[in-house]
Amino acid sequence: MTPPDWRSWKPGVLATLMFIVDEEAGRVLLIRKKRGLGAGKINGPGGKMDPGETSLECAVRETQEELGVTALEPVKHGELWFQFVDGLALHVDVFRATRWQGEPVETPEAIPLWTSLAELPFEEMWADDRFWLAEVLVEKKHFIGRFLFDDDTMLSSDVVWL
Ligand code: 8OG
Repeated sequence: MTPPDWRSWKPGVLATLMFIVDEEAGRVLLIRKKRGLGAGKINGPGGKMDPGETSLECAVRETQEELGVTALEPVKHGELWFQFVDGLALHVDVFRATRWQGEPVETPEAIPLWTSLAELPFEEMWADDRFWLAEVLVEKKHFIGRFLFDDDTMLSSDVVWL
């Protein structure tokens, strides 16, 4: 299957991701996701937006719900546009924060994993993350990534650095 015409692409579902980076220790707060889309994988906390909330509010809320941590002064670093072959069209705003309140705890949704920035576990993450995650976390770059997926299999990728 060929990628969609991204110029006329419209998302059906809006979601967010939050990456809390401990710059002093050179580590990032990831999760082992226990349920939802991508269960079993390692990812940042995040999830679908509720009606009436902004993506920033969603990213902060999801991080609180999944880990009991409040991200402070998050900065948006990018957008992920996912077209799935089954029809799902998912738009994800990606945030990065370097300050937070609280100690991460395991919840019904996630197990917290402080992870070295030098050893991101790409083999246990979504396939597209290799294309943008280290650049966002370490180099603080901004981007738009557009990806076509068939379930877990990435069929095409296109990343633009801003
Ligand atoms: O509400 P739920 O947790 O099911 O929302 C899905 C979460 O998974 C949301 O935070 C966005 C995130 N996610 C995808 N696809 C990908 C992907 O390819 N890479 C990363 N890093 N996160 C993804 O849905």
